[in-house]
Amino acid sequence: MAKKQSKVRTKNHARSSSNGRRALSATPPSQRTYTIVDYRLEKPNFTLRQVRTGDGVRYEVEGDLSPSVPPIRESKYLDKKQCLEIYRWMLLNRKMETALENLYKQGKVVGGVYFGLGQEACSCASAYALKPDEWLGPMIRNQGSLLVRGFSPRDIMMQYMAKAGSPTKGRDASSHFGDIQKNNVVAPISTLGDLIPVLAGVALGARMQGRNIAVMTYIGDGGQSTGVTYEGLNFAAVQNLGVVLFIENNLWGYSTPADMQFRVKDLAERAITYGIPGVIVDGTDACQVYDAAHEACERARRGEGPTLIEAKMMRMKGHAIHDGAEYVPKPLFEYWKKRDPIARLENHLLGKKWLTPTGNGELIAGVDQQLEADRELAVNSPMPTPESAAGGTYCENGCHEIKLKYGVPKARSGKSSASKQTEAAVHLK
Ligand SMILES: Cc1ncc(C[n+]2csc(CCOP(=O)(O)OP(=O)(O)O)c2C)c(N)n1
Ligand SMILES: [Mg+2]
Repeated sequence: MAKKQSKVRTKNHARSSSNGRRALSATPPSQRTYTIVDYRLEKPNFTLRQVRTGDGVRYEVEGDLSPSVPPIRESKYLDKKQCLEIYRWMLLNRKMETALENLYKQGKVVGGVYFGLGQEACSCASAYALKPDEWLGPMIRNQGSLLVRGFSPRDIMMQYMAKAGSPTKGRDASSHFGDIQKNNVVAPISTLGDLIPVLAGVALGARMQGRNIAVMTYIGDGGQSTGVTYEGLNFAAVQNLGVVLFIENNLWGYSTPADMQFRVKDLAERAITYGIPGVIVDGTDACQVYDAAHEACERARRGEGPTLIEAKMMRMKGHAIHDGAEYVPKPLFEYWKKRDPIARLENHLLGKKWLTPTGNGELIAGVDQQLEADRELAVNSPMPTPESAAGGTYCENGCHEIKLKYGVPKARSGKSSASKQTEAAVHLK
């Protein structure tokens, strides 16, 4: 029997050629390997299991929730001043959301409120990597990104209270606002994933004006399953458009755990199928988030195309203010509470002596003061008048004139590499 097997092997893999040498006729199948850069200093090792109980379901955590919290990874790029700025943005982000929660409970907020609790590092440190003349497309939890891009807490609080002075002048009481004049923020709509092709379009528009820019947007672990996510990112990939896509894997999409949303181990693996770089970061570590975002933005500015960054973290509240998140196993909250992004960065800065306890106290007091002043102003500002409802709906004098951001379209000059790529884009049917 053994003899027979060895004979078969010889026949399959080697045969005498006419010149007497033994040549391989059937090589074993080759394997391709791909690289996903993983910045994390710890890799959480647990999953969520659905347990059926009568008509209902509940979730249980399986795995190890005991590891101690790792340090923050030293940034390759951030200096002391920049780290402190990001820390301040994160504090402002958190405290503004707390103020919004209170305003909601006082009946002053007209719509719902969505929180980015636990995700402040991802929002603030990512947007911090963009240059002022680049573009951002925020999702509902990215209030921190909006602050970094130039919206004030007052703007955001007025928006949720539907005040006349809010970015949408009281026409919307949620996250559907942006600013294409100054802050370069594309207003999101609720349909998940739709920002991705829109931001790709912004990058294409800039290229048609001779510039390769970075454009950043976000999608959740749930939203990334949509078809438009694939379409948008694939278009950006084939056109080398500088989309920096953060997949905010916060473990939940409404009440569906990420483990029931996709089969891949890490969502960054999706990058392989687009032919673009995929990166994993700990979304509660501001330095990791910034470094990955910075490298992706630099790549975008060189005209090398999109990057997909998966930020792993946890949605520390329910989907929105009405959702008490009873379906989330308590030990999961405890695990991630120990990894609070603000506390982690604070400890890091104190440990490095980039922040003294006194300096920290002053910084926190400054944030409180700014917020209180903005809250006061927002609460006391007027609601829109009924007559104003029709304004801004139809074209008024000159309102339809959209000025070019970067210059005259260079699609046909054929001089720069950016414009050559534009021609390819323009001729796409
Ligand atoms: C295309 C589409 N499908 C469904 C919804 C309804 N919806 C709004 S938020 C949400 C959950 C999103 O979860 P995830 O993408 O993980 O983001 P997270 O809320 O966790 O930040 C769903 C299903 C939607 N807005 N758009
Ligand atoms: Mg989610």
